[in-house]
Amino acid sequence: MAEWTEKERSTISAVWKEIDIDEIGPEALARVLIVYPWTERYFGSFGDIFTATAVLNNAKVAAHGRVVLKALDKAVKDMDNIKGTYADLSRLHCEKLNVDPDNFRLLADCITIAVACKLRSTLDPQVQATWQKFLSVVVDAMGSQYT
Ligand code: HNI
Repeated sequence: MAEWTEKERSTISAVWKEIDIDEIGPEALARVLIVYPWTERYFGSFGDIFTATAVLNNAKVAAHGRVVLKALDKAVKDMDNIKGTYADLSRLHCEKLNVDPDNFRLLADCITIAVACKLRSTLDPQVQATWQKFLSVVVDAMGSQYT
């Protein structure tokens, strides 16, 4: 289980406070679909996501991006129990959705990029390191029920 210093906890809260879920969620998921086009295969019910323009204009992508980012809120609020928080979601992604867990890291990176574009100099290297440590713990938790 990850250990967090008080400084790391306050850094994560501060970054999270700056994040608009409705903006970063859609942007991050759209980036995943555009930069790593093989991820389209998981979203067969989302209609046209076959070009960058289609992805960026797809309401289902935007809505789902918000859902994913909202799920991150739980981790921010309970940083000592991230694995427990995501146990059911991990099982769902493994058993029902059959999502290759490598994709969790790709999404985490796209979230960081979307956050960096928004926060600019606030996300200095130290803050970025702490933020990525946090997302890494989320990624591990999302992969924890894969057998
Ligand atoms: Ni993910 C559904 C959270 C990564 C593909 N996903 C969800 C739901 C949440 C969620 C919450 C809704 C569950 C429900 O309805 O009960 N997903 C997360 C989180 C991460 C993540 C927290 C990583 C940090 N999901 C990914 C990745 C992919 C992915 C990387 C594929 C590339 N997720 C899906 C798919 C669904 C889904 C597909 C079902 C969508 C639908 O509406 O049919």
